Amino acid sequence: MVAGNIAGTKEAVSKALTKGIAPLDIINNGMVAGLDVVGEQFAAGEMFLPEMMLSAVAAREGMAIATEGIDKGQLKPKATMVIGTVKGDLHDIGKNLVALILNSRGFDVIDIGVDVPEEQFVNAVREHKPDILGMSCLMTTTMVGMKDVINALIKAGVRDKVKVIVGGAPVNQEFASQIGADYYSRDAGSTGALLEKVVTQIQGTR
Ligand code: B1M
Repeated sequence: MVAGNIAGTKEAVSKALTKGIAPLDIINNGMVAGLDVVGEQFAAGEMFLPEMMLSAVAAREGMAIATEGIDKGQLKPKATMVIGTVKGDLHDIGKNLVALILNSRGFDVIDIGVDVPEEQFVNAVREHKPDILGMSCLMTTTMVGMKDVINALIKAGVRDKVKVIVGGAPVNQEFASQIGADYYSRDAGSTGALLEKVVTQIQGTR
């Protein structure tokens, strides 16, 4: 899976199931652990975008096979996340990659698309009641849209209902803190690892 071998990943998952390894063990100790390696290699510049996308597709396909046999009770998503690219911004490759990686880690990801105005983010929070709201942007000219969304969440009285994570090439930790986001993540691999920890914290406070 780390090598982006889709057929090999599917075969390995099928073999593991045949050997009686529990689906959730395959997912959590095999695929999610593998995605951590992918994230580390990508962050270190040892793996490039097309390879990371292939690994993510391999993970998703492998997980589809692993989850076929899971009892529905165990299929409850780890957490729900709404994700979108802010208004005025049509870039979606990075957002899609983040969504794919989180989905393959067992998150229920609701993608509300690109060029999303603040009221649509607020409506999505009201409708889907996600644990996490993710915003992506690729341009210095559209970054301000992230602050507008946070202001709109405050105005609508729902800011404390979600954890807000922001990302995208022009965004950094300093900007995230300035606009009142809870988290910033630099790339898709580390977003997965970060949100696993966030979910554990959220569940610990419930
Ligand atoms: Co445009 N574009 N683009 N573009 N584009 C950039 C962003 C730009 C930096 C190019 C440049 O000038 N060097 C520049 C922005 C400059 C600025 O900041 N002001 C730019 C511009 C100017 C424009 C247009 C205005 C060009 C024009 O029309 N004159 C126009 C704007 C359209 C609009 O949005 N309104 C435009 C259009 C386009 C295309 C449509 C042609 C295409 C987008 C296709 C698509 O997305 N469907 C495009 C592309 C491809 C790029 C570049 C070349 C590549 C972006 C990309 O996909 N990177 C880009 C230059 C560059 O970045 N090298 C550029 C790969 C992607 C995987 O990375 O999105 O950073 P990224 O995502 C990463 C992380 O950032 C992070 O994880 C991802 C994976 O690791 N991440 C998150 C992202 N979101 C996250 C959310 C999280 C967490 C992590 O939590 C929620």
